[in-house]
Amino acid sequence: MTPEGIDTTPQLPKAFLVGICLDNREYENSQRSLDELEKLAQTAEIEVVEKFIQNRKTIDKATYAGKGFLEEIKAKMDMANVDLLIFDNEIAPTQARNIMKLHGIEALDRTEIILDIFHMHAKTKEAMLEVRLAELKYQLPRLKKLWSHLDRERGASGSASGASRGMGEKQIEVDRRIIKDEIRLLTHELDRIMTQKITQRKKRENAKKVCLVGYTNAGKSSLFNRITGENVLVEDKLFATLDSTARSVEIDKGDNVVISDTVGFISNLPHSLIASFRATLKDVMDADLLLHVVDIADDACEEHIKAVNSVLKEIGAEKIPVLLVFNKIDLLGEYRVREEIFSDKYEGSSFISAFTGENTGNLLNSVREKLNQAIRCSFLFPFEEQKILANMHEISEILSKDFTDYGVQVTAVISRDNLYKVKDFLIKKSDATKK
Ligand SMILES: Nc1nc2c(ncn2[C@@H]2O[C@H](COP(=O)(O)OP(=O)(O)OP(=O)(O)O)[C@@H](O)[C@H]2O)c(=O)[nH]1
Ligand SMILES: [Mg+2]
Repeated sequence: MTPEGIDTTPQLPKAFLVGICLDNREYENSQRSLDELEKLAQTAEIEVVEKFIQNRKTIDKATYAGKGFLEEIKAKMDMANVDLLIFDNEIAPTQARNIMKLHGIEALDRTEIILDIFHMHAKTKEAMLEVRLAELKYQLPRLKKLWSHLDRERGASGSASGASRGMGEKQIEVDRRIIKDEIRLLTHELDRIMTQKITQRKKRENAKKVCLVGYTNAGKSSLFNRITGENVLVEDKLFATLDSTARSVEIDKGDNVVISDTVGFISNLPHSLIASFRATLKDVMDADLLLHVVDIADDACEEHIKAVNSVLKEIGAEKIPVLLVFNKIDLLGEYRVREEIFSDKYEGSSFISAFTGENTGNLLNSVREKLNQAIRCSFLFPFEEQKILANMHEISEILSKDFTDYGVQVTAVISRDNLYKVKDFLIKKSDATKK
């Protein structure tokens, strides 16, 4: 308040949230997803006034939600002074435009909110470039829809000549070229930053790599800080971390591992957005072990595990060994029984609190054990050794296979017990410093 009594606190935009449920059996999931959208909106500094789930048999092609529902909601929005309608589902630009044109409602979708948060949280140059790349990739396929109205409006007004009716088409071409050029430049710049990073990391080449992955807000950065003694940003917000950070830690006498903290995953994350976080992807793909951090106190945690596994699969990282880490056990209280249930269901997993430090010492023992069980190695099999190569499928998890002039180069995760069988073909062991 100013001395004159005028309230100067900035007003947050107000929104209604809508989830469209096409199958009644999915109602609970829709509700959970809508709750998550509420957290996303709050993180994006939007005030959520009310949430609605609309049951429909099919989506309305023109407006996604249908005329009746939108008329009703518009009346409610006017009454409550609400500016935005945010859909949990992905709506096409034409639909958003129709909703504005026919009902005077500004409509956004979940991906746009996530992009907004990324934009707000990007701090380093690399993260900013990655976010910009994600935005452009999101826009590109949507351009056509964005500009086609130009042609239609001019055509419909009857005033446009034949020549000007193609203006929208031309504009799409111009915009597409501008966006593609910018994507090319950004990719080039990110490549350069990546090469620089790789050179810096060369000296850590021999250390084993452990990467923290998991649903957003699971406590990855908190665990990273706990293990490394660092102080990276921890916040009760979605997508607090956008930059990956790596630190070397001694987990055994003279035995160092490099641990990295990465951007979190979320359900329904469009592929193009994941692909933009290349630093994270690289850390994940290079890892000898992934620590999949799960917030055990979240009722949706098993859904979260599935969502993270599906992203890992999508990026081709499903074969990298994983240690499941259930975090926030300090919050379980009377639900401590969940820990027992999950330890049966998810064998070999760890239960910790990054906050209090409970069991984090044991976690490091499990990391050490797991790293010793299986290691990542590269082999070169001469073409005449096809039989042994075929056997590799039985005794290891093959990550990649390349045909070279000298034979087939294979990168695989293999147990120490099996390594001796193929040791003659070994060209690189991830822990080459240790025999
Ligand atoms: N009670 C409790 N809270 C925790 C624990 N670990 C993390 N938190 C809290 O959970 C919130 C998210 O923690 P972060 O470490 O930022 O989570 P993150 O997985 O890195 O999240 P993003 O970077 O946003 O994906 C913060 O408010 C932390 O204080 C824990 O073991 N117990
Ligand atoms: Mg984080």
